[in-house]
Amino acid sequence: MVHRSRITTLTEFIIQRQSEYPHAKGALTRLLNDIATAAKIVNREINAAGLVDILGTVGKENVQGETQKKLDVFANEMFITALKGGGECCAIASEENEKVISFSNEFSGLGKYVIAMDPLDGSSNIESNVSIGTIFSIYRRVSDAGGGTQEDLLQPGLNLTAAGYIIYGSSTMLVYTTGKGVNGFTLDPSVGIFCLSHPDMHYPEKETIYSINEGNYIYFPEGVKRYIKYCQEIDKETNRPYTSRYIGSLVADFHRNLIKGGIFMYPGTTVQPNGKLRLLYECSPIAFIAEQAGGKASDGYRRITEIDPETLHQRSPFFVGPKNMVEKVEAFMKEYA
Ligand code: AHM
Ligand code: MG
Repeated sequence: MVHRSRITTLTEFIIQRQSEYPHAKGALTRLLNDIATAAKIVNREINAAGLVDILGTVGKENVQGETQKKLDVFANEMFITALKGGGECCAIASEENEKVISFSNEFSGLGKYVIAMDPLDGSSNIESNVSIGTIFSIYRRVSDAGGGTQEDLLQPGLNLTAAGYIIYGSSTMLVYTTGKGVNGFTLDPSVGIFCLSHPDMHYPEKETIYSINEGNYIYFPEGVKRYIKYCQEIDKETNRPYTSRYIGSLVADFHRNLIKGGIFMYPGTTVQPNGKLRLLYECSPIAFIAEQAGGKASDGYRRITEIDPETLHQRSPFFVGPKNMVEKVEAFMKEYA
């Protein structure tokens, strides 16, 4: 419950941070606010979706007889609408769209930023009421004015201006970084405001968790198989055996591991050599956040944020978590390459 005298709202926080940049004109502030607004609408819809499913009588149509859109399509439309209307973003790459969505109207065409996003990550979990998320990356455009281009979006994570995620969980949180630490805000649903609840987030000292879809074990590289066994061995000094936790929803798995101290892994396999997760709007932004929280992210050999994307939807093996844990799995990958 919000008690006005004791809280910092997301908007207040962003404005305070903006004042640290004397030349800033507020564009990033407005962009983050647009994202927060869309997130609140998506959050409302996600909460209602469960209800509709449970009642089960409306089927694919809502009570007004309109066709009910799948939530990931709905989320995509919400974020695109908010960002287009906001005027600060000149192009979007989304998991839901094959090509770049370029805005060249009189407002957005002048926007300095482009956004890569996964509007509803882990959406296959909705029907079982498991946490899902939105992931976003904000880059400064490299093209001149006019509609943003694919070139604006194909930038390595190191060029990120900001990145963040929204987790629709037991509470809804927005976590973001502009490259100066990671801060988390919890939505107070009674007033619809994100409030600073997790300032300056860092991985804890103690390592406790490994997260991986072990059902794919047979297809994993030898280095990953060995690392999993390492996680399961007894060693007091390194707090092993670790606990195994896997939701199957990247944002939720990453968020829990950030708070509790754990590594998330989605390696390449013999059937999917580049793994499943997408570099531009899943791996890069999460990697940027992890590094800001004192952690590390790798494809097993290379730092994720240094990889130059070649295509919008390219996949990458992904290992993210506390530095020591990621370095350990990298060592196993190298040894058993
Ligand atoms: P999606 O973008 O189609 O939702 O897929 C991404 C999700 C991630 O949230 C999660 O980490 C991963 O897929 C889980 O995959 P798997 O079911 O193969 O373990
Ligand atoms: Mg996804």
